[in-house]
Amino acid sequence: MERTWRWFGKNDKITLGMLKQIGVEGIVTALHDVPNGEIWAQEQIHVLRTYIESYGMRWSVVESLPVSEGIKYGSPDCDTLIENYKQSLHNLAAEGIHTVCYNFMPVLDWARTDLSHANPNGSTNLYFSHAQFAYFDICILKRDGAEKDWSPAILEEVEQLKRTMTPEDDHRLVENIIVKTQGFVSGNIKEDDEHPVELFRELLSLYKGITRDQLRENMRYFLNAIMPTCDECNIYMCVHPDDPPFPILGLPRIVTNDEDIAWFLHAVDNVHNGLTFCAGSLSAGAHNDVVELARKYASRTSFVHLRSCHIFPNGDFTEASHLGGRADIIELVRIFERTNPRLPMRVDHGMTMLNDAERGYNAGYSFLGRMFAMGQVQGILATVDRELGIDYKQPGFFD
Ligand code: DNO
Repeated sequence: MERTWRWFGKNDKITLGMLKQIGVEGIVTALHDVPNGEIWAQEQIHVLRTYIESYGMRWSVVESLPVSEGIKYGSPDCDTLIENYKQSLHNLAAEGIHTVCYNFMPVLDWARTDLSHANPNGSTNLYFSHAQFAYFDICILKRDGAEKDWSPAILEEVEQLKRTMTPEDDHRLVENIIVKTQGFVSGNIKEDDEHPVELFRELLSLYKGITRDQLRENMRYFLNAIMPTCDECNIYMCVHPDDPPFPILGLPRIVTNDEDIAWFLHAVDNVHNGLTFCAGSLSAGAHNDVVELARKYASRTSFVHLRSCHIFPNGDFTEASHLGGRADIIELVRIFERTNPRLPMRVDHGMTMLNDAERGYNAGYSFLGRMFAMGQVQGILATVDRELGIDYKQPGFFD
């Protein structure tokens, strides 16, 4: 697979020069300063592409060209938003960029309750606690009917949390769930929004009455509308699975498991309609056999995220080592290398380790932790390539 890295543009504290040193070949990025729904101008794409190329790398994948909420819930200006999207795809293709990652998650992109959960080795990782999330849902968001969505055991834990959570804890939970994980991925809530919870409630209300079937139909509508452009421009669209892969906050989730993936691939059966195989998101669902899914869908995968989760007996999950957890990255590499040794792949989140915490990186996107994971994955790649007889140069000085 092509070794890529998610880079957040020229303001990223991690520079392209640093990435060059650690064997990165391709960059995964976006025009982060263009508001959702607006057209990505070819000139802006060109400037960023040539900057990346000046470091001897290429702009491999767009992550993400965000699908506006209006397209997801079907607002009156949905068709205008889709036209804008198509124009952005044209402009990307004109600059030679042909792989586009997006998601179809309503309101919240990815969700975690703790962004610095202590690991036994002194580093930290991202963590999802059902009880903390339920506490946010019931006591902070105060969503109508929220209690009905949680089991008696979780409700009991929420009662305990009500006794122990301080206003500072509440604030941190809001930051973790709807602010710090969202803004930098071109999400709806930004770091400087003054009333994030109110804003979030308004966004949730847009989905009142939108069922899982309706959301599926809206996804089908979007994909059917853009496929002619993708065919003409040879753009590979690859949807990111829902993270975590189960319903939250009463919102429908439609890319969570085998059946969902089969549904959207068949609903719009076109090679340009594919999957971002995010092993981390998929492995956070106990219902998913990640290796089985990879075997089944490798041929419709255009982009791979390598990450692995550990699920605790109560269903909480944390992000495991790239050599451990449920995802079995070694076997995944075998599957994807056999399918297409040039498939773009990035290590997804990494531990926050050594001096990462002082550097203020985006949640999950540490430098040393991700570099450590990238080193592990490069070792797996080198081994698997030798196993499979793939003649593929590994990075180094004298290769
Ligand atoms: C989180 C990321 C997601 C992903 C989007 C794709 O770390 O994997 O934010 O980029 O869901 O649209």
